[in-house]
Amino acid sequence: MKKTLARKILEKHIVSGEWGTRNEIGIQIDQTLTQDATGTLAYLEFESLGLDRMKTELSVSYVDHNLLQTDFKNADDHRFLQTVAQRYGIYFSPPGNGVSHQVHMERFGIPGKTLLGSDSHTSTGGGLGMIAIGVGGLDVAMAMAGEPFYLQVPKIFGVKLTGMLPPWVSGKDVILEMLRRHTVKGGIGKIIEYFGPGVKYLSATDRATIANMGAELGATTTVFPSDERTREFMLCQGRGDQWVYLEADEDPNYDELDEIDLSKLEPLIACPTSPDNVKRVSDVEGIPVAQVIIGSSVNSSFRDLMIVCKALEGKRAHPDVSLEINPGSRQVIENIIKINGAITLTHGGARIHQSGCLGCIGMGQAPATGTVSLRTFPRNFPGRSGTENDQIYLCSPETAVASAIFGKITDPRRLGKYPEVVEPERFEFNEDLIIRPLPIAERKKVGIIRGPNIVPFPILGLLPDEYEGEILLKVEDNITTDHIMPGGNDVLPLRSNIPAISEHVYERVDKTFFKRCREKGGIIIGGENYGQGSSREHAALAPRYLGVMIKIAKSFARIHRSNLINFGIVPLLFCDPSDYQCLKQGDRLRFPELRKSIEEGKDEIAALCGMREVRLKLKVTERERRCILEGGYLNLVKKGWLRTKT
Ligand code: MIC
Repeated sequence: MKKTLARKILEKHIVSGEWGTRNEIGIQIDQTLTQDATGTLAYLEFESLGLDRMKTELSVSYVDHNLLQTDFKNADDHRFLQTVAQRYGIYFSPPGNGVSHQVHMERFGIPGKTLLGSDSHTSTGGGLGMIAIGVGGLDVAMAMAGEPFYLQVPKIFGVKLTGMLPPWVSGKDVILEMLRRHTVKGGIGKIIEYFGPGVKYLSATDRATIANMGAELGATTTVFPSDERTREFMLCQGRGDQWVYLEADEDPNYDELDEIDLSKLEPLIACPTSPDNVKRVSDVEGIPVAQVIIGSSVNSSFRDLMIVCKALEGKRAHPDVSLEINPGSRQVIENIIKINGAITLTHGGARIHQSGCLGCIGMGQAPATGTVSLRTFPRNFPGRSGTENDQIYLCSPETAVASAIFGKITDPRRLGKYPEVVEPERFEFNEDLIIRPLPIAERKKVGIIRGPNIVPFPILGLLPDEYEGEILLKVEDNITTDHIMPGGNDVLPLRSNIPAISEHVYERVDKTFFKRCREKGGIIIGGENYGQGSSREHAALAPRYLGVMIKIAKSFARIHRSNLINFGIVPLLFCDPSDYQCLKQGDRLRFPELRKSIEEGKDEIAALCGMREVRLKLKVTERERRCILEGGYLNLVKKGWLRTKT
């Protein structure tokens, strides 16, 4: 049987179940990562398991999101995270070191390993041939406790790459082409596996860009082979000894196939307000631009920033443009400084920020009212930048710098000869800036420091026997977790305080939601791909804290669905799609036998809207069913469900 690469890696890690369509498998997780905005909850959850150390080969806690310190909250969270890491034997990457995805790739990623991260863009690791999956913090906490990660065997979507990218076209254009073809729903339930003769022309960081934004396709993850280019990257990182060769068998059986001739691609751009609203740059040229940001979670590597440097040589950003650089890591900026690149950037008018995510999650860098901002980020969901009615475009560093120079959206091919970026043979870096785990004997002495904003995890009750509630909100297709639980400078510092953050649930959609929900709890109705985007479990836990017990949608995005189950919210699907039209906000739904139906393993649940019966589907595994009944995964574990004991 000829196997895909994804299957080979996953099969090596299976600890329960077996490969087969729709089967649930449990896989052993080798590495975990957290970032600060999701990490505080993840570690509170881990602490509540009562273990004294993590069980993975390696776990890393990064601080890269909540970097602005406008009051004590973010700084307190950083100290909490640092002390938790020291207490439990976790590597700690402090603020300023860089974005988890870039730093993990530089220092820790190993082809063929499994990585689970509390950030949807953890999939970046697929650029190094890892199976790297973004999940909610509780799933990461469980993996740190040595529990398998459970997933339904995904379809493997093979994408054959042929040809070579033309000048001024790079990894970002490849993933934008995928989004143009397949939309934000095209990857749901699938792992995207790239293969074919074109792969060798993509550098490891270009592959990382493509893998990162596989999250925007809704994919479980993305994987590339581990080949000579991977080896080159790991050698530059002084980690050549950790490289292994990995590829799929010849002609494996892909569940779905597509092909991209790289030589035919041209510069692409995702227009407001969705990553799949992709057009050719040449078709939208001329739109005036006020802000250009290069870097953050994706396209923040040495090559990405050096292309900007080279294009800026002897030029400057247009006076009407704020050109901003968010380096992916301290290593990236250090190496750019070393070859005098930083002087070209600053001389050309760039504002160099600290390494981190920043504006990508609305932590600063909000654009001016009514202006266009071009970013190399992965997402442009409405309002995510922090400015109402924002007009955010996503593009490659090439298109970004060309547009910054001309002050309007510009096809980078107008810049003339495509500069060559030569990567150093060995990147400069200071290994000591990532704080290593303490020796076991010293860990117990570490006191965990908790600021006043770090509040205990809420207690969630069991699923009731019957339930009656009002439909508090009905939303359309592709609702993102940014709609449900906004990011931004004012809300993000509340990530370790569920009561406080819950006041912001759905505030961008309906300002009355919090008050109505707190008074009476209720039900939310969604369309297709409900909860797409981030891994933030706050988008499940905060509504649950306010009393949301049931969400009904046409379909759910993968991570959000798991987060709902992890916190005991019942994710129901319409049996008859026309019921979505019939039900409206304010209707009351009664579930007379809610608990009993779930206990009995039924996959159809009946609800009554007045006299009318609405039939709903519950598609869950046995483990998920038990999570829902117990009021969430933590409650289940407290009942002794943990597979691995201390
Ligand atoms: C994102 O890009 O949406 C984020 C911010 O990195 C999130 C994590 C979060 O909300 O903290 C993600 O991708 O999971």
